Amino acid sequence: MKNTDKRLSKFLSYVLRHNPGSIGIELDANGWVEIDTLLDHANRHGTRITRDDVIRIVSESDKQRFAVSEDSQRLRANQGHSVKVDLDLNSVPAPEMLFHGTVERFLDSIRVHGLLKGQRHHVHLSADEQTASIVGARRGEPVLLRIASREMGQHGHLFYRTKNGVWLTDHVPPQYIVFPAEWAD
Ligand code: HQG
Repeated sequence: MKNTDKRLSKFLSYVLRHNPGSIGIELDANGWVEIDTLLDHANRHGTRITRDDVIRIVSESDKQRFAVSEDSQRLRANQGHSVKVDLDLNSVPAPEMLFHGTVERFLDSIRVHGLLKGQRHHVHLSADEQTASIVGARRGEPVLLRIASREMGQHGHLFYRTKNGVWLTDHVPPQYIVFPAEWAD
């Protein structure tokens, strides 16, 4: 992806996940905004962006960060919101094991509190170790945690899966987390 597209992708993430008000737009209850409205407001607030840019960024996003509605009129972010939106997710049965990539400096707190969603709507988990490593590596040397997700499900925790394959849940209490030193190979 070109650098200008990366910059626009970050701009769209910021507006659609965190701060639609920064360009004077509102998202509907499910996180959608009319593309025409978005373009109009973005350009008026100093970000030059066209419909072609939006379509290209949506299709080239490595992680399918955005979705265009079936009628091609609206855009939303697929995940990662800090503003309140209902992504119409249906809970699904969790696999035996999921993974979470983090870094050493968070481990003491995670041992006490489990995985917390922080600014996000959910805790994000990965289906495979490689993806979790990439997520953890955003912050330093990645540390992989195994999550006993099936057991969590059996105990009433709900899991969701986004269109781009990210697993979401509300909170992972510490007793379901297997820390690296405890991994039995
Ligand atoms: C850590 C990116 C201390 C957690 C990625 C993580 C992913 C705790 C950080 C997606 C904690 C939160 C999500 C606790 C959790 N004490 N630290 N009790 N519980 N943490 O970015 O999972 O670019 O909110 O380990 O690729 O890193 O947004 O979550 O290190 O898919 O599309 O607190 O974000 O995708 O960080 O990443 P984040 P995450 P996008």
